[in-house]
Amino acid sequence: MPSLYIDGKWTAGSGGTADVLNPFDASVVQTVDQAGPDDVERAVAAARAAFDTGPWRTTSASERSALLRRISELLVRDKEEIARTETLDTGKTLKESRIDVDDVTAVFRYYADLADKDAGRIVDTGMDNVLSRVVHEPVGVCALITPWNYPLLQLSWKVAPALAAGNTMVIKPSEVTPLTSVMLVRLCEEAGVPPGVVNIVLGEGRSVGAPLTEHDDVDMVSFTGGLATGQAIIRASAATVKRVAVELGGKNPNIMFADVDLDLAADWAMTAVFLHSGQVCSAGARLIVEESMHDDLVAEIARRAQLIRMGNGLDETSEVGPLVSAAHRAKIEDFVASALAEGATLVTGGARPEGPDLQKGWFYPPTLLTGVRRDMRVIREETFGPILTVETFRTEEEAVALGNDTEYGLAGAVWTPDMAKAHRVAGALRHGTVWINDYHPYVPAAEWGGMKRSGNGRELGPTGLAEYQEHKHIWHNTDPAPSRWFSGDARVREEDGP
Ligand code: TXE
Repeated sequence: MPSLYIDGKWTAGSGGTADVLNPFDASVVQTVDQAGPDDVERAVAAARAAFDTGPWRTTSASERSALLRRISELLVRDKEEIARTETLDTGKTLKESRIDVDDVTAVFRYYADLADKDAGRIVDTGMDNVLSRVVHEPVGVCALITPWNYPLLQLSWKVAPALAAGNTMVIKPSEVTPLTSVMLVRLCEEAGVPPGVVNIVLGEGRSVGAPLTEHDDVDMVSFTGGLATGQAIIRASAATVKRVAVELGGKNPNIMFADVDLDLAADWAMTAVFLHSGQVCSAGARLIVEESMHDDLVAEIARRAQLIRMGNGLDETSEVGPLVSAAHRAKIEDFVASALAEGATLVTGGARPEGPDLQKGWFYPPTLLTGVRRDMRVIREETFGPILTVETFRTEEEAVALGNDTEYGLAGAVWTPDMAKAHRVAGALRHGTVWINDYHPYVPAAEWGGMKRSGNGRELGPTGLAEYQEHKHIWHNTDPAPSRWFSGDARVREEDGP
């Protein structure tokens, strides 16, 4: 079965093929087609035509809502197959993949609910003879470019609101993990999305993603990925003044006050960062702990981190899988090496694991570093791996200052039973999401996105729909009269006589 979907047809494309590898053992999961430059052109042309002249734009919001609901039902039907594929593709555990599919289903349901209730608004001008309306229209052709850590989930945050708003789109998933994105497009087709509305092209960022970001006929780019790529995309889109929404990861503080129970603190310090081996944009990679609690907490985390069961994501007893690729593991190893060279102390982890099952794949153990300084690369840059660094503070002000001492601003957490303190700190943190006494949860109805270099725009919630809309103002004067702005008008009338 060909892997590209352009103008309602599955096609092999002209870019050859690529192997998709299983991070657990480097075996080939599937060989997929790659798009050539002509395929990218055809996909954009199909999306353009479907937007400009196709029937899609004239569908009612309730029709689009019904379509999104059908997609959510198909996701429920195929949950197990999709989850298994996500695990084979990313290495994450089946438990996580199943949660991902449930979350994706919830996102489609949420936008199905929102689509037909989003009716623009009437503006009160204070004038009886004016009807002023703000109407919501789709932006047009959207390029949706996604990363490898939550391939299906990240895509759903874009596809569901883009469809709800009436846009057409070209999807470009990560070349490392394209499989579930292709599956989602199949479900869109089965649900009855008209030809040309949803297209998917596979391939490398440079050859397939970049042309989309420069294309005259693409109106918007929504991108989730690394900072450098996001910066390149913003630059590339400048010539055509596209709308660009980017989510570029984070360097997220997890702030623990000493009044937190030690068991709770250790448990959540680990869940915050080691879930999915830290390959999470909101991972709590910087543990910022009150000084008096530091030693006990570090000892407890070190004890527990060594017990985390690494293994095949398909094995239900595995707690974490491998990293996504050999290149990504090399990057993580480099981060640890540079931290040690700069004077950090390795408490646990820091070397590839032993054990026959963990040799073929790209495993790296939960790693704990103390004695870190704010100028170290491991503190300043997003590592996106199973590395937890520990910094200390003495006062609430110091905790906030540390938490905000980053170029990023995606997410963070504060832990304390003192509610007044918790809300003061949450209010002072410059991050797009702040959890109090929790880490990771999100709901489709609440916005997600970053401040500072973590990005612009928001996904999810009503704002996540607004990203894919033009808000057009229609002013209707129901009783027009001459304006008499120019005095000449009156003179002409006098000269013309009655
Ligand atoms: O991402 P890239 P990479 C961070 C994380 C990670 C780093 C690099 O720190 O270590 O980014 O990961 C496509 N024009 N995040 O290199 O390159 C690419 O094909 C258009 C955080 O894998 O940003 C893929 O589909 N598209 C993040 C997508 O961009 C281009 C999640 C992301 O790849 C392109 C993932 C170009 N010039 C990594 N170059 C998060 N925010 O959650 C690449 N792509």
